[in-house]
Amino acid sequence: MPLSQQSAADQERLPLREPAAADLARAAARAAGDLLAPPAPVRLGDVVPAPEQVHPDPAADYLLTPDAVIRVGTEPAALAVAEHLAALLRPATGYPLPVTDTARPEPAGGIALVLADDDTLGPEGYRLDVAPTGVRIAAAGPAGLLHGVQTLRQLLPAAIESRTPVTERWAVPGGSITDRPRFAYRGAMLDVARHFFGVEDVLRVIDHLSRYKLNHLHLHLTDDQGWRIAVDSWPRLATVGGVGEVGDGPGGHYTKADYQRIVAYAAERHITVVPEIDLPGHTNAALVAYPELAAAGIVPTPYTGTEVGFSYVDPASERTYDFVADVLAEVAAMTPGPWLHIGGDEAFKVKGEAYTGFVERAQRIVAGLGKTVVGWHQFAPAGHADGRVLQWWGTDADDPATADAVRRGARLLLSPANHAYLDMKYAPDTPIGHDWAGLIDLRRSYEWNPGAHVTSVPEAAVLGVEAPLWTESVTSLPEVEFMLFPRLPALAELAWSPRTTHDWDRFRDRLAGHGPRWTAAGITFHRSPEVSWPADAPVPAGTAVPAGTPLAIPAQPGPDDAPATAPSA
Ligand code: TNX
Repeated sequence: MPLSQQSAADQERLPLREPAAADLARAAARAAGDLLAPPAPVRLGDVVPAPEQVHPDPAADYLLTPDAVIRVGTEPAALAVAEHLAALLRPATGYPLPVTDTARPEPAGGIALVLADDDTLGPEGYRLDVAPTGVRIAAAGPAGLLHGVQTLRQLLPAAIESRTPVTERWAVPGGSITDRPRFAYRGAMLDVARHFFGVEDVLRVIDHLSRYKLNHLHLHLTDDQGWRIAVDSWPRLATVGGVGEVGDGPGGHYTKADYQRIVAYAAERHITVVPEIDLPGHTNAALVAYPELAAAGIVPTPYTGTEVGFSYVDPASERTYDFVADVLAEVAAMTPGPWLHIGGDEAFKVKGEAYTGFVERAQRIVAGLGKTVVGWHQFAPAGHADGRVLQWWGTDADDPATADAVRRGARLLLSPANHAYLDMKYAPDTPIGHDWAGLIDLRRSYEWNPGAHVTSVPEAAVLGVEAPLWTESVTSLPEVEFMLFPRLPALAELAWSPRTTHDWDRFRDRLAGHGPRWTAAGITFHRSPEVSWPADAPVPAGTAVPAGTPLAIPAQPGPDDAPATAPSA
């Protein structure tokens, strides 16, 4: 039973100290085993994103055993990380891994999560120490503990990703890691407007982000093909505007409860949701729901194609600003994070001062709601607003308007389409995706420097990196995963790891071991030919898997590399 559910009396009954004889027996068994024991299969440095500092100690491997416990203090957010770790490790190990109190005398072995007063680690950094006697993860806050947990997960054998028990030697390589992120904002975007993705799919994407220490999920909630979020003051946005998507699918929308579930699930993983209401263009679905928002003479009709730039809300009508204010207020009210993304891209029909005037009014509305505005970099010419963030998606990094906005105080979020757009094809024969920004193989997603990418923009003005997935051609969760993996980990590494660790050959070598993990976790991925993926062997030979609980490994892309069918679990 988790500590959080134990009564004080139950806790009192916990033995204060394991019997000394058991400690001795365990030590003797370990000493005998060590003489024969193979080293941990994963090397300490084989982590993605690459940690800041790694000090291996091959003589200090730790073996996770059935009697291991997870120890943590009473701080609720730290306790939640401990429960999360237990939930990650229990299915494959089959071990109970109870979560217990650090304040008690330490039983031998186990994993300790410690909130430490260490300002060198920052809010997201952590220190991981692996010794034969146990694993210790220390951090200044729960986000750092969680990142340490994700590192520990990667240090265990790949079979740890199995959702059913497997017999394995759960060895963790000895030594220590000290780690913290290069950029504060590390994210991915999912376009739920061109194709709608249900809550469960989004939660799974959040898990993928968490694995690679990303801390922001940007949801592109509205576009020409669909409006995906319920707004009480303008109900037809969702009920009418949410119907349909690219092609002939039904579309859909999130209720407020759905959205809040996504936000809460993300928050448990220290991931901030960034909602985008794309304005003033990309608004056909809103216009279908409320034709009064369209400029005179335009009669909107539902759109299921993939062109951009034709629609806009009328910037000359006061009704438009009622709409913007109402929608942003409702979205802000259910979004705990600091950001509101107002789009601003490809509004080809709203030009010059009509465009900047609209953006400046929208920025004032966002500020009035206590949020910080984010927009695609086309909104650069508008006046500065406090904290304003431009999301750079250009392919020509020499962009005077963006550099000028940065000089006026804006910060930059880097999503260069020719490196970071996850909807670009990997190769000419990739069955889904675009190629307007070029083909993006794994190396292209990895080989650029976010701190020095845009001309005249210093690293200090770079808030971070985001990998957007537009979904005109992406219709299902396996297709989402196929476009994310393996490029998302590459972009996560650019966002997290110090530049000094940047090394293509070492990166692809480290990443190779993740293939079997993804297979064991049922994640569809592109077998980039740039990586020597090991044969998938998540379950060691001779392993006993309980009857009736077959490993749920989905079909993987075959030789023709087509995205696989849906994972069965
Ligand atoms: C451009 S980049 C768009 C999206 C498309 C995407 C397809 C940007 C801000 N807008 O509307 O979905 O290209 O790659």
